[in-house]
Amino acid sequence: MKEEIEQILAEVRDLKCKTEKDIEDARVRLLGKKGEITKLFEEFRTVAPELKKEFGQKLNVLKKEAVAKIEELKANVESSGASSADSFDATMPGDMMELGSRHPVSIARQQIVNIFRKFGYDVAEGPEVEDDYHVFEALNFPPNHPARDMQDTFFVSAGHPNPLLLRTHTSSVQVRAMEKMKLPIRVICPGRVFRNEAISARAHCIFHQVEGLYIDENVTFADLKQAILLFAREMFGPDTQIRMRPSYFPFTEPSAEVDVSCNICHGKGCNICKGTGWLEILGCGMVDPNVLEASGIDSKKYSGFAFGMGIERIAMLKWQVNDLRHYFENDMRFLKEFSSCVEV
Ligand code: 2NL
Repeated sequence: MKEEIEQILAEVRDLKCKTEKDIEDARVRLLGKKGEITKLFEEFRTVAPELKKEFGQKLNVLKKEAVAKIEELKANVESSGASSADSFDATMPGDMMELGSRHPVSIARQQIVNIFRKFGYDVAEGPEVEDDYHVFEALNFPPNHPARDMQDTFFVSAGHPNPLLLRTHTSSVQVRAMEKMKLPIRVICPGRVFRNEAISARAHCIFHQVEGLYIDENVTFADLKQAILLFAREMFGPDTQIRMRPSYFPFTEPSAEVDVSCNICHGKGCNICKGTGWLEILGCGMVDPNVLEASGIDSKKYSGFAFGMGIERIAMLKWQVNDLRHYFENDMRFLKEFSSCVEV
């Protein structure tokens, strides 16, 4: 055993390695689980008691030197840059920095907001965590309306007499606008909304909305129709037609859903409009007098219209995106397709 220790010690002292791989091979050969030094430590257990002291000391010296040598070799390779020097080619072109671009939902939101700003609307934002009053009660939702249900709404503090919740629409921002703005009001409210829904190609639990509200004396359904028509033509092209279908929302009466003529097939029928020639873009209506009164507006003197649209949906129709989930995956190949859509 003595000779073996001395032989390995000599080998350690003479060890030369050029690359990190050589060093690692040497370390495994000497100090690895089945390494030469490790084996000697195992053999040491069977050494006669009177020799233990001498061999023990020699073994410890050997191990210490081996560990120190490996460290020294590693430090030398690192400082000389030998490991990378072999593979480094200074003439290779550098790595390109990937430049980000605007997200399509953000581009669509900006386009929608800009159109209404041109019409004279103010832009308002508000809290995403809201109370029941501003999301439901002030908007004429009956106490047992299904939209208040746990299935649709994320509650932050359920069971509380005035629970906090994540807003399910940005109408809450318009309620706050009605509370504090002077009449007449023309306001547009973009923002993130939350609904407790299973994620699919058509639905997501987080999405984006733009809602608009216009309140003044003598505002009529004809004003609503004209505002929506002008918006649709700015957004989808000057030849766009609209049609309105009767609908129901708790906060408007009468209410309507608006379709635009399909900008893919121009009414001929294709798979985007499912052969109908029309695409649904938003819901709207005349603000229910109860909603005006709840925010302290005299419904005998004032009337108004309101509308709401999903930004993801508008962006899907405008750019023919067939699956909502693309918007949340941040795949660079998808995002880059929109780099030329940004308006200055
Ligand atoms: C839709 C429909 C709509 C409104 C939103 C609104 C807000 C106030 C008063 C009255 Cl403060 N109405 N907002 C009105 C009609 C429809 O949204 O389908 N959104 C995605």
